[in-house]
Amino acid sequence: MRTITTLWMAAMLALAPQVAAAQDVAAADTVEVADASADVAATTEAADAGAGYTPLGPDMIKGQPEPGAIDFQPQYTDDGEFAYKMHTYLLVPVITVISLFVLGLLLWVVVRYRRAKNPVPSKTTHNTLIEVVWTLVPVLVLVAIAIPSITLLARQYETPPEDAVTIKAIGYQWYWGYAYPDNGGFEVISNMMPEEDAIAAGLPAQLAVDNRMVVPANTPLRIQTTGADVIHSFAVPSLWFKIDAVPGRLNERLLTIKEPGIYYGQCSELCGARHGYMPIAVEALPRDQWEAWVLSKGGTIGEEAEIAVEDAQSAEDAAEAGDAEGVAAANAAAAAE
Ligand SMILES: [Cu+2]
Repeated sequence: MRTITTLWMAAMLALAPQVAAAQDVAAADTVEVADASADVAATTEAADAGAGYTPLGPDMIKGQPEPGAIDFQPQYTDDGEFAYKMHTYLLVPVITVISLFVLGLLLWVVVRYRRAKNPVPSKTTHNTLIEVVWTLVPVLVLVAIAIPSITLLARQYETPPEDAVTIKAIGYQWYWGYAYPDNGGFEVISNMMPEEDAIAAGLPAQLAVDNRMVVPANTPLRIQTTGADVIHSFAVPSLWFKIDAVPGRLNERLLTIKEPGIYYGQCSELCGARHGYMPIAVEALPRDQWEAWVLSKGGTIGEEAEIAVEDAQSAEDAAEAGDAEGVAAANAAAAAE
């Protein structure tokens, strides 16, 4: 298993520029090039297994920073869209109105009540109506913000459904590993692509990686994060997703990507010398193409995984039944005394 993965990665490294540059390269070509670049028999096997999967090309990049942009990146999850609307239609208008109102008040006071114009200051101290207003209005504004804000917070903590696909993002100094425990437990190691290679392939330099985190689109994903050495943080802005990867701890969050595409992110916790060089590239594919990719990695789909779960469950049931018997026997013994 490990050997196949290694050979596959070697073949991918050798092929990366060609595959990335011409995404609809025929499967036959791929096999041919693989034969030429490595004379190990297993390489052909690996290339054959990968025939169902072609990495998405630069035209499918949906989440990445744009030069000179000041807004959020376009959002490709429900939570992201919710948050973006809250930002655009609630927070920005409220901030703007309050800032302009306070600025206006200040200017009015500065001009109208300056010493030259107003030599004898008024000694008025209380005004019930104004005091009630300036207490109530901010409270109402805060409540109006708190309702969608707490809603968003709660949505971000939603538990993934039982049939969610589990993917474990592991932060290493300084690269990412993506493990697929529901699909045979293989792990993909993802390093930043050298700048020349990325540019040659039409991909963003310092964001493109050799092996992407490939996931099914329109499917609930149970993303788990952990750190192998120090604290990292798995963050992809266009998916409204950021969660720390802490050594000795498993963090978990639900992610559902609405459409196929490539979404870029970066490690967002200062983790050492090459912290800035461990980008994240998420590639969301239609479910069948994702399954082809899993098989190309030597992983498993559906049934086998389900059987494993069933086995574990029946073992649990048996254990519980055993316990029940034990308790019954103890009770009987107690009654006899
Ligand atoms: Cu890091």
